[in-house]
Amino acid sequence: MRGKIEALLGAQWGDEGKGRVVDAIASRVDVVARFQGGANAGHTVIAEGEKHIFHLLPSGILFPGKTCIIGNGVVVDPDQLLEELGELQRKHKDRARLIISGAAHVVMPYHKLLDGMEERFRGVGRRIGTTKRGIGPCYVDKISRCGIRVEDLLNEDVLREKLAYNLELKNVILSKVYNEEPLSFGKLFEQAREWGEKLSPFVGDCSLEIERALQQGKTVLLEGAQGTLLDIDHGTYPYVTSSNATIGGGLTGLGIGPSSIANVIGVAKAYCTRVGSGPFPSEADEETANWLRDRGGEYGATTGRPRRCGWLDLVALRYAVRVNSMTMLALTKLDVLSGLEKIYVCTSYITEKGKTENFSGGSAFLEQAKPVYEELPGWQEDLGECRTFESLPKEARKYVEFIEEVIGIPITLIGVGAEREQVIKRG
Ligand code: 2SA
Ligand code: GDP
Ligand code: MG
Repeated sequence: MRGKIEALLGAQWGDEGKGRVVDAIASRVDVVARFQGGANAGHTVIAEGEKHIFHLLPSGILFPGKTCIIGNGVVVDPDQLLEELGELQRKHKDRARLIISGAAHVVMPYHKLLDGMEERFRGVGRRIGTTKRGIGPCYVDKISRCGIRVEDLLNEDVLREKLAYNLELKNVILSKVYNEEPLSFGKLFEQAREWGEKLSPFVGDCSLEIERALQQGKTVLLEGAQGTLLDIDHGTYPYVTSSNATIGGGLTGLGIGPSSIANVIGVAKAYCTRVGSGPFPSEADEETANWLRDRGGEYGATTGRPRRCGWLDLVALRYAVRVNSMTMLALTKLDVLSGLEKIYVCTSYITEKGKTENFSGGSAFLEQAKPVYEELPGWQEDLGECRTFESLPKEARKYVEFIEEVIGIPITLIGVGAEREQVIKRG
């Protein structure tokens, strides 16, 4: 029988705990594939007491015998990727087989430079708050058709030609717009050639690899990075990342069709966070936000930036369910809410045009949306040892059931701590 594809996607503004949920279900899948984003992502897995933060490696990498894929839709920072592979080797970790698409674009040093300079140029009030990992400028080159792909690193002649053209362009921008020193070809060419040598054993045809796995009855898990509300089309534009973090990105970012998709698993936190600028209707007051940040350890897994914190936004979550056709939800960090008298949940917005339960992407809509909250009773008990739904305090069960009712899909996994075994699996 033909195998199936499951997709796992962020349902909020990223950092929902996708890495840990992939880790929790990776043992029952055969292939884990990243399809968009790059080293801006920080996916945390805590396994056997050890913390791993993956930026480019799929979070299934800790499972020997599985295959991990970095698809064509990802933008690859070779230094970062080699560093992550080296780190696993240093820790003597057995790992999954890794395949990187030759069609994935390479984040070059000038992309990172430009990312920082563009942010400075935007100025106060316009800054996106990027991770400065060169993501936006790299996708710009991909779309404008001058980008350098992983396969180009393996062909000296092509690399020479493409790099020379890119440097010609970039050096004009660097010197004329930003008043910076031009970059020299020689050093960059050598560096890129070396990346090619090191990455060449991993380069393969990811689309074909997935098709073969499906033909053999295997299960393929797509691992989204960032989240629905950071999607370039469906997120809070322009305060978004430069890729499609929603379901469509999973198809174009790997070269697969939709017919084998059996499940779309959304991942949401029991509250909300956002890192970087942009509207956030349910953002909490400073005192509550600080409390959530401290309890939840809400600091960027890539940059260490403090994350903005707020209450769960069910208007936004229902939107994420809709635009991705999510079939089930993993709810993480329920344990973080222990100790609150009352928990607030945003169920609608008051806008200039009246009350609405419908989210619409652009930031202009959200900036004038005022949240309407439902107040639910909190609980005091620590949830870290709970392993069944029944063992949760009744207020926590009610909280989960309330969310399910509003979003219309079941919550099949609940996170009650960051460790691998601190999950409740349902259904
Ligand atoms: P970019 O760098 O161009 O993708 O930034 C554009 C916006 O996307 C946001 N973004 C993220 N939001 C949450 N988590 C991300 N990964 C890291 C993490 C973030 C970190 O796991 O914590 O360490 O700061 C991520 N990556 C991109 C970004 O904040 C901008 O709002
Ligand atoms: P990702 O980008 O979606 O993979 O999420 P991050 O790794 O950036 O951020 C999630 C953070 O929450 C990490 O520090 C995880 O270790 C932690 N985490 C994930 N699930 C849970 C949970 O259920 N409870 C607690 N307390 N922490 C969790
Ligand atoms: Mg993250």
